[in-house]
Amino acid sequence: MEFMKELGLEGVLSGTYAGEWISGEGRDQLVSVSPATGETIGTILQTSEADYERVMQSSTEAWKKWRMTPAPIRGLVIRDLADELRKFKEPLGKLVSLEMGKIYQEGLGEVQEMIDICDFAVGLSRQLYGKTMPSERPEHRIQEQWHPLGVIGIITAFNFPVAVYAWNAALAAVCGDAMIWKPSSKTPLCAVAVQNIVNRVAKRHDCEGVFNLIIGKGSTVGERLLQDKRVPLVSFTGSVPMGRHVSETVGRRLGRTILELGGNNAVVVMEDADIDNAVNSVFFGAVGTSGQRCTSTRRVLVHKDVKGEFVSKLVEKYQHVRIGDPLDSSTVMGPLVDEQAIVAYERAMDEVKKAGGKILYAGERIEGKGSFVKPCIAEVKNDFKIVQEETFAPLLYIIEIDSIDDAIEKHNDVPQGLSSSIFTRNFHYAEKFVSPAGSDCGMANINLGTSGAEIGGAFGGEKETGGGRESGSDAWKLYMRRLTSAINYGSEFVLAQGIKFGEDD
Ligand code: UN1
Repeated sequence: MEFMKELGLEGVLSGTYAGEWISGEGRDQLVSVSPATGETIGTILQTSEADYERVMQSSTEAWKKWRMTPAPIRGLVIRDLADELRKFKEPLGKLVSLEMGKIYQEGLGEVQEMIDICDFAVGLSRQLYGKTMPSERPEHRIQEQWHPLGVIGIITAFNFPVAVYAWNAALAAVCGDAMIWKPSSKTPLCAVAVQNIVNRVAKRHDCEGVFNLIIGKGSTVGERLLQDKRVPLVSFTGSVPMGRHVSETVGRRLGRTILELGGNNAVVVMEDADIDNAVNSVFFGAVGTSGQRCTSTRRVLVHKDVKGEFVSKLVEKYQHVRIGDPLDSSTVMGPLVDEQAIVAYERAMDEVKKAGGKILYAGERIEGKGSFVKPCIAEVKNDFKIVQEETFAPLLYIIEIDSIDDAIEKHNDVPQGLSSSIFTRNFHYAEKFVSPAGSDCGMANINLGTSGAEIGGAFGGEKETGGGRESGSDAWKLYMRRLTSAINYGSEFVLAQGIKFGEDD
């Protein structure tokens, strides 16, 4: 495939970058498989324990120089990276589609999300503002500066194999951090391709050691990263159980984490909603990316007066969903990522039936090459055990509600709290949903779906979603340390709080 060559993906690839690619005998191989065909598309040499140490040391060296590089100059590197990504948008979008299985349009969207966050970070590089405060003491002042943190860890999931890295990397770079990226072992080629693009830019700016890569098992190199006291911050995207482990391990050494864990995102459809808009948004939210976004729509809380119309329009759409090769432009839904994902999907559908759920559109495995399934819609009760869990598959739950209060109560009655939305034209419903007594998620939208956020807002959620924020707004502060300085520009010894100490009055 020509685009693989363009991305520098030929032969057995190194999965370790420490200012240079590290390779050689004696490393375990990792095979990358296309979920659409089951065929091998590449082989990667995994990072060894000794490699990890080398990565850590070279990153630390690079960081010492990087932290003293003026932030606007660091921004120029990210400006170039945005341009480079624009050049590689199509091949990289194709690779995302090939290796992860999302459709090409969504692969392109992911690269665009990388470009957008880079553009955002360039502006940010001149806006890392600290505050000044009036001092209570004469001829004193107080100021705040934001300083780089150090070498940070970025652990990303398979479902957004390139964009989530960029959210972290672009901000971390302008904030003056060096970084070690550990991508999902399900999407190593995407990581190597991105690293190749980053390297072209970093070479031109003589900062190769800032952006580093390790590929290997969570239980080996991943664990090293979590336990490493030299890593002040670990940004982790993945499941709730893994996130709990990350939080405990990093927390035990009093390191910082940014956690972006599972969601159980719901759309509320009120009796006055624009039903067609709601149906289109739920269709994208539930079937897009084959239901494998953290922000995927998992539940629809629909008012009893419009349930019939909503469900029949949605089922109609499901009947025409085009499932197949994610690189074919007519496809709407690609495969699930692997066999394990299908098994989890089948298990969840069984649980729904056992609990007394009503299947409105039957999902099932599609026999043949690749990990394809048909999506599923089921009418359930919000308190079914399976409904309380996140199943990373195109399984959509319909739950009836009879008022805005009923909707909000059921909406919040799950352990997770990432994204949410309401469809209504009623000002009171909409405002109630985004009020302190409304959605308890990190994101609550009005008249648009739960997935597909722009980079400008802070991305993340509450409760078991982990509380982290990434991407836009002031999420950058998490990648820096705050230095508060009180400065005496006079010559008097004056204590705060009016304290007199060893002085005669
Ligand atoms: C994720 O699923 O981990 O809002 C990220 C969205 C995308 C990012 C999702 N911009 O759906």
